[in-house]
Amino acid sequence: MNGFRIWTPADKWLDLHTKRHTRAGAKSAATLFLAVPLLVSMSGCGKKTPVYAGPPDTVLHIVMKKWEIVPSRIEVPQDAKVELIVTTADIEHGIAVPGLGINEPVQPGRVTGVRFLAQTPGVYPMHCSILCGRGHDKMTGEIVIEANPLANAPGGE
Ligand SMILES: [Cu+2]
Repeated sequence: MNGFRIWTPADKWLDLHTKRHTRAGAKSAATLFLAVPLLVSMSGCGKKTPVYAGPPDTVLHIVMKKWEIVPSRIEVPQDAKVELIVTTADIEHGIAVPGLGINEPVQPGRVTGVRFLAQTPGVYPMHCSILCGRGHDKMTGEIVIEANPLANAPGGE
């Protein structure tokens, strides 16, 4: 490939080639080792979850089960301090709302609390983030943050 073969005895070339190859492989494996956790930690966290201080003023319950998220549509007013109380009715699932930077496992027998400030109006798709079986892809829904007409009015809050 690099001309080694023509000028060097075959066994010598093989030897060199193997060493080169091994070193390159080790290097790319190391790169992968570093890159994968970085990508994993970034996925779903492209956005930061908008947070708030103090107790929530809007508490909503979500049940994840084969193969749906109930309710599949959640509406909250802009500026609401939301807490989602998420449980699973069967096996482990995960609640992910990429647009809000949310991605948490939901384990049987446990309650997963997810807090966010409903900051920016819009429709935020949600889905199951843990591969849970053949109907996994059907586990979708959306969180809708309804615009508050007073929010952007002069002097309004
Ligand atoms: Cu799933």
